[in-house]
Amino acid sequence: MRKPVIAGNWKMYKTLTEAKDFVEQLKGKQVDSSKVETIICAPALFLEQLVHAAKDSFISIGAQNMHEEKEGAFTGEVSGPQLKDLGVSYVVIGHSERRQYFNETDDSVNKKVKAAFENNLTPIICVGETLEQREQNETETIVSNQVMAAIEGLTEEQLIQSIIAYEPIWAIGTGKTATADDANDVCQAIRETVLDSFGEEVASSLRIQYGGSVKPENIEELLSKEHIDGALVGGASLQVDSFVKLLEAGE
Ligand code: G2H
Repeated sequence: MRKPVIAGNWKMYKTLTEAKDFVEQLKGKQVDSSKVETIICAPALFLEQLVHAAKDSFISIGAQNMHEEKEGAFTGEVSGPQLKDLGVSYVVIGHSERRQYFNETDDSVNKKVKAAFENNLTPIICVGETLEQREQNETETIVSNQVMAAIEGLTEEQLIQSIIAYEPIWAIGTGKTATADDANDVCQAIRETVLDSFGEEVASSLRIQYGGSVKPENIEELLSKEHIDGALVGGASLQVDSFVKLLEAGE
């Protein structure tokens, strides 16, 4: 059985005061960590204080990006060793906003995924197709290729530990959600791609999230699907009440 994993991706929202307040409020909620895994991926500025605030709770803290090099002259970037040293556990890699606005490629995503593992960070690897690609029936090919490129060179153990987030680009922050069946079909295609290359044990252990306008109203149906093991959530992760509803759906 794969434990559902609900990750909030706060993007560039919240001040430090708001972020700490959110974690303090969330800590007071009853969430069964044996049934659902809770991650908050916050702006890099807040990570240290949120790791401290979330200590000994059901909440894990993740970053939203990292650089593939361990150090160097890369102004404004954050490295794996720096994240690890803060006590961060997860890192989102290759989110479509990073691919679109910051020129991330399948190759840089793969380098970052490897760098994450070198620093004991668990990657949440994002893949997804554009509306145009979907309309041309290229979704499964595009997404499978993105997955294979991202995980190239990983060991079976690393892959079992990884999380893949399928986020159709046209459904991100737009209010449009893929139907649960469509999302499940693509998550199944990802699992089959992994099955072909890595075998049954890895494919059946790998957790695959859906992301793109997930909210309390649609999470239950999404999570009821065989191949959807959680959600990567932007907008609906910003308020404690709606985030808790998502966690409850995972329990
Ligand atoms: C997709 C998602 C979080 P939202 O980017 O990764 O955002 O839930 O706002 O569509």
